[in-house]
Amino acid sequence: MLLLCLLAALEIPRLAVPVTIDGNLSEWKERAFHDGVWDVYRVEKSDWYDPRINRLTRHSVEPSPSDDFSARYYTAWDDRYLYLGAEVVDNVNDVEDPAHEPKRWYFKDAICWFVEIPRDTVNERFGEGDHAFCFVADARRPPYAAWHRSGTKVQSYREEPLEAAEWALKRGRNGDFTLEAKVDLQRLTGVTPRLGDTWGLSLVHTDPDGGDYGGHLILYGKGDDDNTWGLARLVAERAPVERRPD
Ligand SMILES: [Ca+2]
Ligand SMILES: [Ca+2]
Ligand SMILES: [Ca+2]
Ligand SMILES: [Ca+2]
Repeated sequence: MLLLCLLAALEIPRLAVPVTIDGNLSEWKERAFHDGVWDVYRVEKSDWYDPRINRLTRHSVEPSPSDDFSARYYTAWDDRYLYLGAEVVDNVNDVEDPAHEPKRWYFKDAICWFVEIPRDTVNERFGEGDHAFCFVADARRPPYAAWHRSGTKVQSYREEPLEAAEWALKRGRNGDFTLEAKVDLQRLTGVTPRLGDTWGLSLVHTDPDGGDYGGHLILYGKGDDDNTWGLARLVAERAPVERRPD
């Protein structure tokens, strides 16, 4: 199973088009890594599915699970930045946490990219090279709504606001939203992304909808252990998918 995961690298394209961070992904999303719509049914069929950590919560009368939650995620890079985007269908926007602390993005509607730079074979939980880039779906944009969890050789789970990022959130109907962000990797980590680099990648999307912690879907990984994260490879620019003429 591990071998299969390693062979099927997630190919993250380089971006060569100018990006404006305004909550509209149209200028770059067709050129980013993107693998379709994710919902609980699709995650249920994935290699990394675990019902204990991949679940949505039903609160009294609710629409179908696909209206409760579905999303597309976009990831790309250039020599300096990591570009992150999402288009989300969600029945309830929940960014209130009764026991709020700045680091508790996972008790709110949030999307978090877990990245290991570079990929290694050591089991680490936010140790050296591990980064979480997290964005809370809060249109008020409090300082904790962009969050960075990381580690060093001697310290894990360092928690701090993500200042080296520009991001925008556009709210839609109910809890729907579009997220667009770019993280200044060079400034934050000293790393200059290069063609062919291999990283670890997992995505965590939390959707408590008024409940306690627990409603979330995890893609390409099984939690904080970075050895469970998918293998990502930085590849060259990709052209948008062509539609055939009539
Ligand atoms: Ca844009
Ligand atoms: Ca929901
Ligand atoms: Ca590792
Ligand atoms: Ca929600």
